[in-house]
Amino acid sequence: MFKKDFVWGAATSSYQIEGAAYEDGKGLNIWDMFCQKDGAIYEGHNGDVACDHYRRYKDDVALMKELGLKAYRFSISWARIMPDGTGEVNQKGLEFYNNLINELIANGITPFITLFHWELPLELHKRGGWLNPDSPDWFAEYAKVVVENFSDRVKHFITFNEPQVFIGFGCITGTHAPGLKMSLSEIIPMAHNVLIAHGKAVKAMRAIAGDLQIGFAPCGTFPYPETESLENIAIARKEAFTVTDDERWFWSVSWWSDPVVLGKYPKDGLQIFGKYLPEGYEKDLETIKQPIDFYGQNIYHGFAVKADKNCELEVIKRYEGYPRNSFGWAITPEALKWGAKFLYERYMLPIYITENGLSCHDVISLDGKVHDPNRIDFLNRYLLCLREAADEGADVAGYFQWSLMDNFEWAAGYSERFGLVYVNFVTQERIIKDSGYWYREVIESNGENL
Ligand code: IFM
Repeated sequence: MFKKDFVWGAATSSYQIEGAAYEDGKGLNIWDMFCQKDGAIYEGHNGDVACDHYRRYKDDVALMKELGLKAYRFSISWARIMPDGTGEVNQKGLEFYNNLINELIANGITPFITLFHWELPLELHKRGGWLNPDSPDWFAEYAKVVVENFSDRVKHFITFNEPQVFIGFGCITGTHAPGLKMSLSEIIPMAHNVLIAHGKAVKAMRAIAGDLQIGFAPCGTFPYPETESLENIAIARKEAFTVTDDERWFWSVSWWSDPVVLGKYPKDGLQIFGKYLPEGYEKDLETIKQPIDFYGQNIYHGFAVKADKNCELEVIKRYEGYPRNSFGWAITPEALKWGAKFLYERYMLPIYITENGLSCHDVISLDGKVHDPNRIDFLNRYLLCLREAADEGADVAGYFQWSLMDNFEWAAGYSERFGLVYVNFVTQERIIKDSGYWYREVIESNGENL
């Protein structure tokens, strides 16, 4: 069973929904620029207008209310409230978020704020971005402004969303902003700065408000046991926290989360990447390991493993025609169960699934509705698995479906739809999909109807 006070929510991020990219004093960020690069984004799409949420936030909160959401996770556009990333604060930017927060609270919806969902202010990028040793202080300054302005009403904060992705895709493969391909000798110190930034921000936030609930939201692809034998479970657990010596390393959970929660880098990771860490990195671990109140994890998929006859890892090959979302990601509900269990065992913090959902190529049917049985089936299967994790002792505190509404899916532009609410990007009309109505019933019954 889910706990009585289980947090049922949905999530979005600023660049993906707000639009108003050049308005009311907002500064530019790396995504504003990256989208202008030829061939970077599917059919040249960009987030200039996106879901026009900046203007339509009241209607969107009304939709959240109709969906029965208990909580809404959104991110702040750093450059909207601090156009240069540091220094001057843009009052119009603060006003937008103040209005949004007030509207949420007036409708009984708890706000969860993510500080950084990939939109580094362009001015900070010009100063070297996360490679600059001052970047943790920039981030702490920004966190301070956010908490000074909103913590009278908002108590839940998440520092970073998916550092794996904004470093991995942004600076290793170059498929996301800022579109760089850097070497490990730059990437590892950069990732280290992001972790210090997390720690410094948590400290700065706590110095202002003593009653905050602060977390971290990395992502992970979770191995799960093919069958639940003790050997298979042990192999899956080990693999979940192994740092690999290949291009998959940046998806690692432990490289990013062990320093934050346990105050150390994982041993296997250190053997491979330790030589790239800055000299004296050990002393930063004290800053990085700030007490946090919950552990957020974005989980979309995983892979089945088993122990072979020597008790070594065997990854089960996917069968032909296995279920996939429209992106091609495998549909593997067990990843949610075992992800939540393994994370709780290792980090001993309440677990929030901070993102999970299905992209489909949804259409409006002749009856004017959006029928998305695949998404309902996906969510049903994943939530059943999450409930099993809770039944088996993991402290599962909440679940945020990705995403409240269809939005700008980064390099895939508007071609992938994850929403509970369909958005017509030409007219900005919104239609609650069948899955949205279904999710409302899940929330109403606290997951008993699954
Ligand atoms: O849309 C993204 C989100 O911004 C970060 N996590 C994964 C989602 C789906 O790709």
